[in-house]
Amino acid sequence: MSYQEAKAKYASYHVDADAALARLKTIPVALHCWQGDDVRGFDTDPAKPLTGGIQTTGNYPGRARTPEELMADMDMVLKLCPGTKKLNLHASYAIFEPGEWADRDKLEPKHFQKWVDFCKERGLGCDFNPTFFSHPKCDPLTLSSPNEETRRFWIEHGKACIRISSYLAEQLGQPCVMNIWTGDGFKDIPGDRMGPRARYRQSIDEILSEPYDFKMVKPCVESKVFGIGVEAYTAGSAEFALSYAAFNKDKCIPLMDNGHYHPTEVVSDKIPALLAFFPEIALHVTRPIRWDSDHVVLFDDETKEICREIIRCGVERVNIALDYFDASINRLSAWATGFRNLQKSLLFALLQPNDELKTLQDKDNWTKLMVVQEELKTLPFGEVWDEYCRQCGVPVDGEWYDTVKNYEKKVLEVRK
Ligand code: RNT
Ligand code: ZN
Repeated sequence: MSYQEAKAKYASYHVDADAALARLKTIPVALHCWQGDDVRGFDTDPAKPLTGGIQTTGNYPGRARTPEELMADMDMVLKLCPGTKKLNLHASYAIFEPGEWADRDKLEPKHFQKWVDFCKERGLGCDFNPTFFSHPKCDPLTLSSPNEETRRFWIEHGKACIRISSYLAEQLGQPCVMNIWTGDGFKDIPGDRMGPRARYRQSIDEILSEPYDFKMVKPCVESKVFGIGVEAYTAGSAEFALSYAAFNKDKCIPLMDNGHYHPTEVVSDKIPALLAFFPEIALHVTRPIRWDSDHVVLFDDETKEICREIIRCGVERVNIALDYFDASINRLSAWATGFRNLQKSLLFALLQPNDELKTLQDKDNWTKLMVVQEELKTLPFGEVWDEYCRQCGVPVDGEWYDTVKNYEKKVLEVRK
């Protein structure tokens, strides 16, 4: 079947496939740098384990060990990913001159200049994240620590990151979403649940007292249920993060990571719930298996449903980023598979007759709503997807795995 035939099939359901392709090309999606090196970064000893309740598993060969390697790998991935891309950086990916080093409270925009150049050359925007984990100053708490010196250090880190985010936004002429997430919490039953949260709140207040233009720098607060070694209590719980964002609507936005909720909860349903109140929200799209396992994003039901809600509620109100890290398979393939699946899910959502579905619901016609929704699942989606890839100048399905495999042989396997 050709694209023209597929287009006609969609048209019979009153869906304009050309319009869907044109729209999809304009939707920015942030590609996270941390899939390439198992979240290690460049500012601390790479032999030290990850902390903050997160963990990568697997030891597939070829992890990027230097900024040059990570950039080369990302370049390869960018060529495999259609659509409008942004880079998503963590502060731990600061790039220092030989002999230079700055601790996280002293990071400056200049430490990200190479990334700015990378983005400029490729026409990318950039999002940013302070790194409140994998560092000797995690005691293990950061922004919620009772130790005032620790807490101050991390507040200064947060403020430095606001300045860096402003620089990224200004240099690249696009807003920078700056996400605050800490793994602060306890392995076992706390004797004081309020103290850490009161300090966390105070710390975010102090970070956000650093001046910034809220149109260009968009600080977010990301919640979580639990992490590895942080099973009993998380300072930045769902209620904490959401309340913080709600009470500080003029300064920050809530961020939902779909790995950070109880297994029967779905972020797809939470999107319109939050957008009933917040002008904007941010997302980390990941794939939890039983828990916050950070598996590669698939073209699965919940990812599709998340994208359907993004499209129906207004994609310009949702800042979309990916967040997963799999060290057990080829990392470039992991990156590209997840990114392409998010694009596929967005396309799938754009190819729905959303106004009609809404009318069927409002008219209480649940019979036809079910029939139409089921039929939409087997329309010739693959043809439209291939056409999108062609228009974006990236390989269609079936034509990129070998490229990654060759790169693995030529580049990754040599990294010993
Ligand atoms: C951890 C959070 C957080 C991190 C990244 C690396 O559970 O999801 O967003 O994954 O900041
Ligand atoms: Zn996340």
